[in-house]
Amino acid sequence: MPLFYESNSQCVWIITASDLNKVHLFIIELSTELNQRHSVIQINFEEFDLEIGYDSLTIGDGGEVGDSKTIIQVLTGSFVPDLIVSMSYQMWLHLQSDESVGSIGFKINYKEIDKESCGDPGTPLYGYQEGSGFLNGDVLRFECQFGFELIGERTITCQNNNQWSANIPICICEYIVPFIL
Ligand SMILES: [Ca+2]
Repeated sequence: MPLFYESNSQCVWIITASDLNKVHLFIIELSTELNQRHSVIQINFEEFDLEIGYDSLTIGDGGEVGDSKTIIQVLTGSFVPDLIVSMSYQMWLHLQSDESVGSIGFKINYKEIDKESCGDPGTPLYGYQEGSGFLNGDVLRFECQFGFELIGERTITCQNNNQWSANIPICICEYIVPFIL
């Protein structure tokens, strides 16, 4: 994935899961081709910075690059989700930049996770994650260590589109009122 992208770029990537449910595939392949794959694609951003409003990264489900019905997110600027998960075994990414002003670009890592899952969104620094799992309908709850205040959503839900309902919160040091004896 590019760091320091060029102006007027049009770049496309398609990530495909390799993990097959071989037993089910053998039984069902006559009718449903490759839809029985076990895995979906989870991507995490290590770096992300695009010229806000002019350059964008569009992320979609499946392999039909640019198909508006499959778009999961359109990202620009420097704010990104904690992670993005496909619903099928493929995910497409399309970087578009205009004629001027490049930026750092983005760097992702990706992995295959079980289908009908949102993936592990991680734990806030100075905080805890509580919950039973990362499957559709599962709820995670976050707490901060003593002396830290939670900013953001205390609970998030894994939605049926494999996306968490919000980013994980952050924990910031509270302003400690000095004791006056
Ligand atoms: Ca630009």
